[in-house]
Formats: sequence, structure tokens, C-alpha cells
Amino acid sequence: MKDASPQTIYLKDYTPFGYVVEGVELTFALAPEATRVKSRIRFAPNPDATDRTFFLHGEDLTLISAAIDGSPVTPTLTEQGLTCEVPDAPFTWEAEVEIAPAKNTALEGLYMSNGMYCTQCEAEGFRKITYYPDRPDVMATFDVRIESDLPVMLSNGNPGTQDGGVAEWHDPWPKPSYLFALVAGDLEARSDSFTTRSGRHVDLNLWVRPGDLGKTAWGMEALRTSMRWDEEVYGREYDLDVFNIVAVDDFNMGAMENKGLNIFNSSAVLASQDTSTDANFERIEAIIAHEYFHNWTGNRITCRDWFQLCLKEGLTVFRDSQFTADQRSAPVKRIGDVIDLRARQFPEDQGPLSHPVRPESFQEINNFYTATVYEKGAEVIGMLKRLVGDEAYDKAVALYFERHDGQACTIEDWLQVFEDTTGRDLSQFKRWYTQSGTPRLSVEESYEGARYTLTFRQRTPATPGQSEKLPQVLPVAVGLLSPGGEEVLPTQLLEVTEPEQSFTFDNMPDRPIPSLLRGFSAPVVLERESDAAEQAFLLAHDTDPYCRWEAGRGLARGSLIASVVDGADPDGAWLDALRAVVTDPALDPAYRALMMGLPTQSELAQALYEKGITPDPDAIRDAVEATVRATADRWADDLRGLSEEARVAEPYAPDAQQSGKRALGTRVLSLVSRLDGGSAAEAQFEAADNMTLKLAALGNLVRLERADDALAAFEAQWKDDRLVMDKWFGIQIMSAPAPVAVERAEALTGHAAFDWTNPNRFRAVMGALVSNHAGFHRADGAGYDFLAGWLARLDEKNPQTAARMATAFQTWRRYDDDRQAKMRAALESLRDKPKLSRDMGEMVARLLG
Ligand code: 0A1
Ligand code: ZN
Repeated sequence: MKDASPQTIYLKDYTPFGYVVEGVELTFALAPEATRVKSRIRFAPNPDATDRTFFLHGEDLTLISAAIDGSPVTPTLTEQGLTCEVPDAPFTWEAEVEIAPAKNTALEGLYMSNGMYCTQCEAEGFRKITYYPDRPDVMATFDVRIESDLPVMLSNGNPGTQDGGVAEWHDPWPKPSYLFALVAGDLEARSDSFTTRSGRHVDLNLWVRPGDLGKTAWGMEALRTSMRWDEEVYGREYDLDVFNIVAVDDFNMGAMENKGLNIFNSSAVLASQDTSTDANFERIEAIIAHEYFHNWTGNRITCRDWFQLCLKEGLTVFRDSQFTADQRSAPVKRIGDVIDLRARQFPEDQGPLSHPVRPESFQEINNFYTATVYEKGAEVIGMLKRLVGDEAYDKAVALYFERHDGQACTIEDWLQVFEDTTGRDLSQFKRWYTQSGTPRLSVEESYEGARYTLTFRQRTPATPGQSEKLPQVLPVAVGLLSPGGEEVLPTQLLEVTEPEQSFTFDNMPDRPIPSLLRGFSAPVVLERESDAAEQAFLLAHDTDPYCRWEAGRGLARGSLIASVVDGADPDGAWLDALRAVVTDPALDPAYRALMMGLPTQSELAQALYEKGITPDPDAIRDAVEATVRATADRWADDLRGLSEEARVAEPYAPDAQQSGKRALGTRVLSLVSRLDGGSAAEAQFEAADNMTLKLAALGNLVRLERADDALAAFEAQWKDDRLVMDKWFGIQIMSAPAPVAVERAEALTGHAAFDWTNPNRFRAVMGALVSNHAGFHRADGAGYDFLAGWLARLDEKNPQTAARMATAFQTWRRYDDDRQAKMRAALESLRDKPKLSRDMGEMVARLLG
């Protein structure tokens, strides 16, 4: 357990470490209960530092011996590390420690997963491997020797001697300790190679447990595509002789960009037609790209301290989004990102966990791997690019690589290259990094004598720790349409910098209709009096795919809210207008599928809350169900034709075109199953030759409570495949009728295959319950108690995953008094638990505010 009185760490307190590390040599003698780690580290006084305290981080280590320049020393040990008297000149530190990877259930540092050794060092896991200045601004070259009788032993960099029982690895690129990695086990590889554009030959390996080789083709292809893309688009080449990827079953996050040795959650890399959905394939392609792109944005140029996390994450997410947009459909990717941002980042930014893209303080950095740092961080880069233009963006980024290669940098360094390239003052723009909260942008229009005026007002509500907000730079992309549906003003970028600001457009013979925030050009809430006629017009005519989709979304929201509040019937005019788009064969099926999607129940709860209406989860669920039924009835004559269009005749491929069709088919099946009681779903479940169609069918059957046979068959077929069984666990809860969701989840935690120490399995169950909005928010509070009970239990083994899952409570203040009281009680029960981890302690304190 971590210390009882956690410290808060502040960005403003940054000071450099008193020593530089000139080289690190590590020797690992692997054993599950008693691994010995010897370190030999060359330190020299850091000329840029004043404080010469020699403190090395270290947690859960047994120190066997320590020496300086060959003479034994006795350091002073604390819970967090050690201090020692050291010479005032360069010296060599040597230490030997013992650790127990088999007992490491937190999955940070060196741990074991299914008999295989692996590491996770970001953010502060290296200190659980040996004593070290475990901070990202200390960069060094690493030479690693691994001793064991396992057939495969890997670390960062290029391979050296690989003799029976010993493997040596040399990483020539200085790196911080969080990028260290080691893997050893009985593994098999899919191997390939890549020649960089300057002619370097790179061996590529994707290592998996025996039996999983059949799921590696897609990951390897995605890796090669990513490597080429980064050369072509960003001019970045790979810089080692080998690139290794390893799949592990027990992993807290998606994947990790360790230098030359990426480690992946098996769910984020393994895929096959039979076992993975189209969404899985797309996610894998994006994560492979993300981790690979980190080689330059994260590894070659890293972060000075953890407050700068968005420097590598925002930029790398932005880069992987560009990559996906290039591989697939750019508008579909953009709309998907907006849906995701609103579903995950907006609630965070508008609730008790709100924090700036660059936080100013933390207790546990693991709690800051958030949608704000990652996804809002990426939006900020997108805005910067929009503001300076594509060419200046390319120049500035090239300067960033040239100027900062090999350094540990800050957001100031990043903004400086843009200021130097463009001459622009970015001090106001910087507020995107320092101010938390989602800006609200309202807009009014006027039209007089051929002059059309748009007046914007911005304001950002107070967030924890920030009561006053200053105006930000909001890039607002705008187009104007004539009443006849012609585009009279193609997209223009307006820069809203003032609290209130007007823009005029002359020579407008008719009052135009504005298409605002095209491409979702800034991550704001656009407040505009909903005008159904205008939305229907934009749904029919807008040339901007995002705004067109958003118009449909606005109509859907309006109709659903009216149903929730007044019990109104679904808006027929909206459904007719939407039908015209959804049945338009000229449009991409993937886009039509997006158009058919309704706002989630959680999103509707947020929308109601913002209107000052306390959301009732049961009423929301009923309104959504009634709307889906009404849609099915109204479109009954179109459904057969749509199903036909969605049919894929060619052999399965997870590409954009086919998966777009299947996405459309999945939407249609959900409507059909409202009319036929589930027979089409049953037929699809039987006939499907891929997991996308199988799982879509199964979800409908679960909802209709006629899935017993299908679930049994599915389990019998897939009981030995952990990733598929995660789906089996999840869908039974996610798609269950709300009143029984908690019981389903409870029953499944009693299933023999519910290994709750495996993060994927734990999330499959708990995440599914949370996503069943009305199920989780059941009025008697059973969902809250169930989740809190499991979080308390997991916190003792794996604080990081437990604390992350606790964010399910972040919206608790939205709901009625009774539910609030129950959620508060659940959180307080967690807070009052003895031996709470630092992760969970900080999380619960912030949630309770
Ligand atoms: N840097 C990784 C994500 C990651 C972060 C923390 C982890 O453990 C605490 C693991 C992975 C990425 O952005 O992909
Ligand atoms: Zn990342």
C-alpha cells in the first residue's frame, strides 16, 4: 500500500535533478518470487542544478547491497526511496535489489502475466524495479542483460549477445526510465521487415503466446502502414534495427510505447475475423499507430515532468487521428471523435474531476491519463493547426523535431516553435492548456440591408480550483447557405478572442442560414436556441459533413428531450428528414450509420441537466426505446432495402468500406428486431461468419431476453478465448433490460471465468454495467453499491484500474436527491475504507469535492 498521507505535487515546484546519468547497466536474474536486479549507473553533477541532494526513487524493493565507486555504502531508506552521501564529482553507483514479480498485482513495474514476465514503467513504475531518479527529465542510455531459462528475452534497443540463458540489449538512444521495458517468456513471433526511406533495414516482430499467431496479421500490417505514414506525412524515420511488439493479457491500459519494445494489452493488438469486431480492428490500427508515433513524439522528444503529459499524448493522439482519417473516411473519423469527446471528455471537464489539459497539481499521476489530457489535448493541437494553417503547422513541427530532439520538453517549448515560425503571439492560445472547463459559445444573428452579422459570446463556467475564466481563442469555422440551399460563403475561419465579438458579411441578397463550428473546429458547447426548421434545413443541405450530422443530432436531441419531459411522441418531421439522408445511396454507408445513431442515454441526462431538468434515467430509457420503435414503424418499408444495401458480398475484410456497410446493417437490425421479435437477429447469429455480425445479433437477442441458447453456444465455442469471453461477459450486461442489469452483473461475477484481477475482465463486467445507464442508475442504488463494493476489493490489488473505474461516479451530482445520496454514500464507503490506495484516495476525494 502507498503512504497514508499523500503529498500533492505542484508544477510550479519543478527543479532539475542534481545529477545527470551518463549510462545505465542493468542485469536481471529472473525468478517469479525473487528476481535479482543489479544496476550500475554513472552519475555526474548536473551543471544546470543547484540542489545536490542524492535521492533515488524506490518502492517495494529489498536492497541487498549498494556501493559507490566500488566501496560499499549504507544509504538511508524511506518508503519512497533512498538518500546517500555521494562524491562531488562523477561517480558510479551500484546496487542489487530483490523484487517479486509474481506478487505484483498492481501491474506496475516488473510483473507476471500468464507465466510471462513483463514491465509497465510509465509513469512511475521503474522505481519498483530498482533505485533510480525515476523522472522523465533524466535521460540515459541503457544496456540490459537478462538471465533466465526462458526462450525469449527482450528489452529496449538493439539485440546484443543472445546465448542460451542470457540475452543482452543495447539502447543507443538516451531515454527516461518510464520507457524502459523487459519481456521474457515462451513466446512466438510473427516476423516481417521494413526498409526505411533512407535504407535502414528494420526487423519487425509481433510476439504472442503460442496459439495466438493467427491473430497477428492485422497488427503487423498496421505497423508497416504506420511506419510509412510517419515518413511520408511527418518526415519521421525509425531509428533502431528492430521493432518489437508484445501482446500481454494483463495490462492496465491499452498499450505502451517503450523504446523499440511496445507492450500491448492483447485486446489492443490481437484480431481475427472470427474473434474481433470491425471496431476492434479499427481501434487496433489506431493504437498500433499511436504507440509507433510516440517514437518521435514522446520518446525522441519526451516530457520534462508529468505535468507536460499532453505534450506527448495530445500530439500523438492528434497524429493517430490524422492517420486514421487518411486510412479510412476523414468525416466519419471526425464525427466519431466528436461523439467520443462529448461522451468522455465533456462530462469530465464539466464535473468534479475537471482539470486543465496541463494540470497544475496531482497526488497520483496515474489519475491524469484522462480524456482531457489525451483527447482535449489533441483538439488543442487541431485548433493550433487550423489557426496557423497547414503549411505553418508543418514548418513549426519540423522545427520542433530539429530543435528538441533528445530533450525533455514543456508546453512552452512546443508553443515557442509556433511563435518562431509564424510570428504569432500565442499567449492567449496557451489558456487552452491552463484553463479547465468547456467554453460555451452562444451566437446571435442579425440581417439588415444585405449585411449579415454573427455575434458570438463566450464564457466558461467555474471548475474546481478555477473560479474566474479568461476568454480563449476560439477558431470558429463558418459557412453560409442561401435559403435555396446553395453555399454562398464557403468555409471561413473566424477567430473569436473576445468575450463578445461580431463578424459581418456584406452583399448578402437574402438572409443566409449559418453553418457553424464546421468540422467541430473548437471543443466548445455551441449554445444556440434550437430551431428545428433550421436544423432540418442543414440536415438536408449542409455541405459540411460534421454540421450536417450535428443538425440531425440536434433534432434527435430535441425530439428525445420532448419525449422525456412531456411524453411527446417522437418528432415525425425529424424522422422523415432523417430517412431521406439514411436512404440516400449517394452517401457513404458508414456516414449513414452515424446518422442513425441516437445520443446516448447518458448524453441525454447531461442535456437535461444543462436545461435545469433533473434527469430521470428510467424516463430517458423509455423515451429512447419509444423513439427507436417509432423509427422502426415509420421506416418499416425501407428496412428491407437498407438491409440489402448493407450486405457485403465479398470475403470479409475489416476495411472502411465493408465495416461501414456492416455498421449500417447493425443499425437496421436493431430496428428490424423491434418489429420481428428477434427472428432476423437469430438468423444473423446463426449465419454470421464474423464477430461483428455475430455480436450485433447477440446484443439484440439479449435485449429481447431470448438469448439463452445463443449465449450458451457462444460460450461453448469461445470459452478458451479470453478476449472473446470479455465480449460474452459484457454484452449480457450492457444489452440487458435495465431492471435486471445489476443482477446479471452480480451473477456473472460468480462465473468461474470471472477473473477479477484481469483488468480486461473486470472492465468487461463493470464497464458494461456503467454503460447500461438506467441499469446502473437503478433507483434502489443497487448498481452503485455493487460497483463500489468491487472497487473497494480491486483497490487492494490494482489501485490504478480501480481508481480509473471510479470515474463512473463523476456525474453523480446530475441526478435526483435520492440517487445523489446513494452515490455519495457509495463514494463515502470507499473513502472510509482502511488502507485506501493513493490512487483511489485522491480520486474519491475529488469526486466528493
Ligand atoms: N503512454 C501510453 C499509455 C499508458 C499510460 C500509463 C500506463 O500505465 C500507467 C500504461 C500505458 C499511451 O499513451 O499509449
Ligand atoms: Zn500515448
